[in-house]
Amino acid sequence: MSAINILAQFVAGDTAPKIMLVLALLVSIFGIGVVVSSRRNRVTTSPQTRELASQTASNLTSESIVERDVSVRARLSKASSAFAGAIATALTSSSITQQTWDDLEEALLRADVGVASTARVLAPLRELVKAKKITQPSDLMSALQNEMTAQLSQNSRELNFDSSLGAPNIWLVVGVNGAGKTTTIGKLSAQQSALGRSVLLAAGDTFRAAAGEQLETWASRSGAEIVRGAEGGDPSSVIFDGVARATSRKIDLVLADTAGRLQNNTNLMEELAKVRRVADKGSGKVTEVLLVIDATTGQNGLTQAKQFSLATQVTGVVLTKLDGSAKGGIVFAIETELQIPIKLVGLGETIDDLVAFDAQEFVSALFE
Ligand SMILES: Nc1nc2c(ncn2[C@@H]2O[C@H](COP(=O)(O)OP(=O)(O)OP(=O)(O)O)[C@@H](O)[C@H]2O)c(=O)[nH]1
Ligand SMILES: [Mg+2]
Repeated sequence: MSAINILAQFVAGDTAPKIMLVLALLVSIFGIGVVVSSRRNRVTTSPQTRELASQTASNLTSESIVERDVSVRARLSKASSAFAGAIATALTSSSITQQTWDDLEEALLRADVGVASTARVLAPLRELVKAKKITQPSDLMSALQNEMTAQLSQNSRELNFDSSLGAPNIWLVVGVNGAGKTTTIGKLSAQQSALGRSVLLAAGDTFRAAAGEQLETWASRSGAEIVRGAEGGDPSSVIFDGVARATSRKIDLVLADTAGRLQNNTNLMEELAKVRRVADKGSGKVTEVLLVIDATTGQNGLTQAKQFSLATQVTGVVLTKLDGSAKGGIVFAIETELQIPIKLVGLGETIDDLVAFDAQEFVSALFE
């Protein structure tokens, strides 16, 4: 009753200024609401990013190693079923004949092992058969598996990080366009942060419009800093600036992204050679040059490896998209012909889909 009275008196008076007063009150209440809710959103963004970084760290603990083995095998299934199927067919006969060798050779070539590497893998087996140390096709299978493992195990696969440097380590990431360089940097950044290293990403791919934004997304996902340059700017100077920033902030590791035009573009090779020289001239030191190769490109990867290696002195290969390829044999061609170790393998598009290359695990997965 009294509320109705108040309302009646309010309406009976001079209404216009009062309506204005009510409207002003409503606008202020709405405004305060918007500010409070946007603050809440801002506060929740940063712990989410931190949680992602810590999830990545926990993905790398020993508890997940068994799961990792299972998942590596599962994701290599395309490569392994093609290879294992061809080898099994080659070895179905009751004795070892010329046909057996022809079939084995074909299976290895189809899996992209390459002509020279295939000959190198089969030569010791031919000796064993000649000396009658192997007489059954089934024994040839395990001898082949052992030989392939042995030929891969000669290189160190450690990522070079010099903690006594007192300056940032620089890892240059090179490769043709679309190979997976930027994605690999994002994954590597998360892994290295999880190891307790501070990371800065240098956006040396200034050719492609979206490259900087793509790297920026990976920087926030992995909790790394980023230095970007102007689009079309000098890639070497972006990387130089990145190293300078990392030095002044005592950041341990600079991951430098680069552009990936076609490998037969001489200018790209000149550009990369310059990037490498300039990166080494600053306050940091290039301790790793990772060449990213898309496994689905097959033998072409070998040509790429030769050219990039000449320009930048590649120290390790990251073989990406092995989850979608039946061509795992390129691993042998690269390692045995070029003596460049495969250090990491990409098995998918998400942040934890990068694993250390394990020769034994890889070969046994191929034969399953
Ligand atoms: N399935 C699968 N996809 C991958 C892998 N690594 C990268 N990719 C995908 O490959 C595509 C190209 O990856 P990027 O990282 O942009 O390649 P890039 O070498 O930086 O390419 P440019 O910047 O154009 O030179 C993206 O769609 C990635 O998600 C992998 O290991 N497996
Ligand atoms: Mg890129």
